[in-house]
Amino acid sequence: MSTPWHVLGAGSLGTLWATRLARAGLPVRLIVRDAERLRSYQVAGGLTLVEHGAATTYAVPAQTADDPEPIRRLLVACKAYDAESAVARLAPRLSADAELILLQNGLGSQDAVAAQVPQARCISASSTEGAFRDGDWRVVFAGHGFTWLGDASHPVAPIWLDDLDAAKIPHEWSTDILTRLWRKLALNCAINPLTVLHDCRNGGLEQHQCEVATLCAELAELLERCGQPAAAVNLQQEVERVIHATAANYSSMYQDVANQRRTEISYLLGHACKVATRHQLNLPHLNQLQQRLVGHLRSLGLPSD
Ligand code: NAD
Ligand code: KPL
Repeated sequence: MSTPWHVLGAGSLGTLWATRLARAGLPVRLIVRDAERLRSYQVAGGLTLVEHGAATTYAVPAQTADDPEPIRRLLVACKAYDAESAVARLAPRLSADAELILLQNGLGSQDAVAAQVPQARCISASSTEGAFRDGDWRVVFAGHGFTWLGDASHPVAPIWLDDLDAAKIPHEWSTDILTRLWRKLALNCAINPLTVLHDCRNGGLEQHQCEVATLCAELAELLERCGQPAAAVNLQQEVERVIHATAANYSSMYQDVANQRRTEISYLLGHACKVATRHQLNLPHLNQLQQRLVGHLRSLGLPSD
């Protein structure tokens, strides 16, 4: 019997991974928040994936953090701000050779998780796949994409990448995952906050080219200072390309704010500003953007961290 995949978080990405792994006949266990959520899940009878308009339900077995089953392979699929505490609760269940796959966007949460479980191997992921929930325990596969996985402290690929092949999860092992995470963070910092503050789709930023260019210059400075020069190469051109290619879309931060959900600001713009301060780098426009965004979130009654 192959090693079970424990999936922490039955949200968009967690469901997208759990259902595809289950569809390939691989053993999957879903970890839900508490006994009440477990009851609700049992009534629903499984996780539903909606793909190309067709819905299929997979009866993935579920459990809470209190279940006694040992965990060898844990897919952490909650938001960045929940990851550290969620993993800390599961730490006593991790086997000596446990591996964690961290799907969180941005930076900061990966180190916080690794500090909770020093014995485990932590693998970071950067994904361009897109999914959203259209009901409890139901997820729509909205954007086919790609996932890069890597371990900054150990370049050898894990054996379970075969499971991802079997599950048809497009992926690649990356020996420069930190550079990928920083590049994505920079893109998100240049685009997402401005879409919230200007109340527009990504394409609306074509009207704010100067502001975008100024932010890109500061972000490139930061990337170079913190040892990620490859992530800074042609950043502005890449940001402009993404704005154009995703012109009709609302950014993930815009959607969070529009749905009155907490954003991942601390792991995106907040992380960039914190690292700049640590390097004694003065980035006035990035700092001002953060202040404007924090003020805006507060004015809406949303958490600003
Ligand atoms: P989500 O909010 O849809 O799902 C997170 C789930 O985790 C929720 O169901 C929540 O209840 C659950 N959770 C939180 N704490 C828990 C705990 N202690 N125990 C059990 N469950 C817990 O989030 P998402 O959209 O799937 O995003 C997850 C991460 O992936 C984020 O960092 C996001 O930025 C990143 N990401 C998402 C997408 C996407 O298309 N949704 C794409 C790329 C990256
Ligand atoms: O990843 C994104 C997001 O919305 O979070 C893009 C489309 C790149 C915009 O930053």
